Amino acid sequence: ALKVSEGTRENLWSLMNSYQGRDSRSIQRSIVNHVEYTLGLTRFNFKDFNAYQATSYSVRDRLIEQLNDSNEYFNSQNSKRVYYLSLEFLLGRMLQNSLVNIDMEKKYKDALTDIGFKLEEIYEEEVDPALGNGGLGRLAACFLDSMATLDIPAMGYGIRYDYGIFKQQIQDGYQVEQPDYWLAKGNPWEIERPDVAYPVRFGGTFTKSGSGCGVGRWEGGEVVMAIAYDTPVPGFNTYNTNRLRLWRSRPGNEFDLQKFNDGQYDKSIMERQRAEYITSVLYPNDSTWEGKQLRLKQQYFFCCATIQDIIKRFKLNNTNWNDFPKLNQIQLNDTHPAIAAIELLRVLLDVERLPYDQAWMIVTGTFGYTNHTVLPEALEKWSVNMLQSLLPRHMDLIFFINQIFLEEVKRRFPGDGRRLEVVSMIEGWEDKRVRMANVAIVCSHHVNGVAALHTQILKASVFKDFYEIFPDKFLNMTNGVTPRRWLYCCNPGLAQLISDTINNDDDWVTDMRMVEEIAAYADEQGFVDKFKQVKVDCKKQLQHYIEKTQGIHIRLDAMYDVLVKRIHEYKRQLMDILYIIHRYLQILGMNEEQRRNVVPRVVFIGGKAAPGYKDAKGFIKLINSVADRINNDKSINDLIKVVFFKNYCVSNAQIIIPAADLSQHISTAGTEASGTSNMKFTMNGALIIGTMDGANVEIAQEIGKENMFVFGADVHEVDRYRAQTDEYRKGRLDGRLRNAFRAIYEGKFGALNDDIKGYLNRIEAGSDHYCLSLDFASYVEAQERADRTYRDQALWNKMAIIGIAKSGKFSSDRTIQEYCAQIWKITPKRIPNPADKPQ
Ligand code: GPV
Repeated sequence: ALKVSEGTRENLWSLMNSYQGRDSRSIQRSIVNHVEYTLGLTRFNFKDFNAYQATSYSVRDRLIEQLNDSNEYFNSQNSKRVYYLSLEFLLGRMLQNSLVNIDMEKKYKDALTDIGFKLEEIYEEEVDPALGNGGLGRLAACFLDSMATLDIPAMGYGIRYDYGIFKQQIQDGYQVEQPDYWLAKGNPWEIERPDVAYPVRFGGTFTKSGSGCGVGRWEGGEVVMAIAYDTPVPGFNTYNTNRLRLWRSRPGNEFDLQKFNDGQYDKSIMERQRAEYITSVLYPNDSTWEGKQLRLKQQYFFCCATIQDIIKRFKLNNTNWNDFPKLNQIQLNDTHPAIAAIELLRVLLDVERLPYDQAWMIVTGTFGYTNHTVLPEALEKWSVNMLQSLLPRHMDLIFFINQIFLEEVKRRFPGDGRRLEVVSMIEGWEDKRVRMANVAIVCSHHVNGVAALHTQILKASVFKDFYEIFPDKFLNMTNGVTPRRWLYCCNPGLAQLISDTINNDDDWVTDMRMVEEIAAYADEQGFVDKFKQVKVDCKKQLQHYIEKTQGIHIRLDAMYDVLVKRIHEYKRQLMDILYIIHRYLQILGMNEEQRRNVVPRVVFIGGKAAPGYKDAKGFIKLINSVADRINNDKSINDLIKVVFFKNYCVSNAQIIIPAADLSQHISTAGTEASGTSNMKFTMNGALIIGTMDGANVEIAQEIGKENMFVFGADVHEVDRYRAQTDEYRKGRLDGRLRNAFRAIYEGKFGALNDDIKGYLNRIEAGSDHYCLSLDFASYVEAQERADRTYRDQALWNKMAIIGIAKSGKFSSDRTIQEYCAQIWKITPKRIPNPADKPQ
């Protein structure tokens, strides 16, 4: 690294003309400069989109100052760092969040108004960067925000996909996927770093010398380059700014000279270009594993570059490898990046030439693994053949560490062959596979679940045999969400009300437990009226959005009933739509008098289905068919309106969540690891109708079961029901459910989709893995409770206010503090703000 002398430093400093000014004139000058010099447009004529670009570049300038200062400071202190490795970062739009975090939203708003632009309209110009599927990717984004806010020297590492999660369109009621080429109009938030590039090898051969794991030489194959793209992550109310580093693949520098000499110039160029495909597309599966080779390449590609980058940073200040785990903590967001642990081991052995015992100690002192599901279809099991051909040394090392591990298990549990079978990293005899969860558990010092119930299930069943081997490894880290995006930004009216009510300050934004104070106002008319007004304003915004994007008019004076999340059997969107059918049939049978008592509802169901998930796509079609019929039935006079909420994503989540009255979290008990939107809805004053699953359990503990509509079988009842025969279940099919099926079969909701018909037939025949029939009666009963409560608006609002007040636990700040204290053993490092010093 180039070290400049003090004198040169002074000179360089004066050249940079100080930091960006915070006054209106400086803001305007910087925006207009970017219009002219960065965009190449004239400052006398530019559109809203250009204003968005220039404003973002102007904000980015400030973030870069903070990022560089933070990084310099941490380097100068040889600070311990946390690295969050994830194949997904579902960031959502950046402009508002960045302005809010650096406390300049008002200043930019005024500065822009002055030159003829509305900040709110400029926000709408930004694409929604969607490099994630659902909860797992969004959690990573919330964690970045909290780590920056809490002054933790941390970095996120992932992949810069050219195509994010597909855009969902609906044609004839069916989901149609559109490619999300989010970079089409450029991305002002990223900083391309061609100077930060690492080679990544695939395939080839390896030879080993020495005994034991030996020292490997890995040669040949294909080498591609990883190029860094950095996005600054500012904290709220702190100067600290962290880095999200995403890798893009580019052709390597090794040429196939033979081909060139053979005159196959164009062909060999095209072959080189193939390297770029590695980071082309995000796989659109949520909680389901698909054994595609390209996906494995993505995983190794980003882990290999990341490990090189981390080691390079470590070597800036250190020579003693035993300090590595003390200074570097790497968290694995599920097993998707688990190959990073084997890669670190390989580098320590084959490149750094450390003895095996020392290398292994370093690996297990460095990694932590977070599990996000108990669903067997999500567990990654890469075929040994594929691993062997793509990453021969890694496969060899996995066999080696597995053998050592199994020998130890044999010693500690003599004669327990079953256990060996289960905890082995390798599954099967002919078609051998690597169980990545087992690799991750053995390579990590801690393994955590994401909600209390989920961690319980890990210990008691999914990873029981590991838990008995390593009881101290397992712990719980209940998820959280960032109150910056999910309250302060998306619901400014509610944020203002909270600030006005507690102490005229917004320090609750970094200390969510403070919000508890508003519980004292839940009965105070003045406060309740203001809360009602906030909710109505949010509902108006949603009404406007639905009118604009879907051309549907919805009434304001209805209960807004919302179920938005990825479409999955276990999340039971099917049970919701069957309930809607039941409700519709009920209304059809009512007289005028009875109908006057019905609470009008607008039902929103939204979410994407994985393109290859037939049943989930069938559910979407069914929802749209039911919507079609009900919305066009004049006889029920808008008592129910069904809206399929199209293309559910982070930016429209920020509109629908604040507007919800009732929110549904109705997974079969024991299937949803945590859920995180349940936390967002609660913070925004929606009441939950939900099962005792995932984090719902802890939400109930915090806000009180009486402030939710809890229903359904618990984990044990689910187990018992599943252990029964199909005959048993068939004999107990819920009558109302049967009627709903009949209505569908009779064609009340249009022509029958064969897939759906088969699905419903199987439930009728007693094959009901997700327990729709078991839970239907209590679901209906909970819905009725919700109606009754809604008729008593005073009670409803009181419950909603208590929910907000007691949602403090679910700030991701609390979650990150727990990771810091219990897994990473790291403390905050507050960097000095240069603005605090006289220049
Ligand atoms: I594994 N999750 C996800 O979004 N995608 C995945 O591939 C896997 C898990 C989710 C869980 O389903 C949620 O219950 C959980 O709240 C979320 O991860 C964050 O932990």
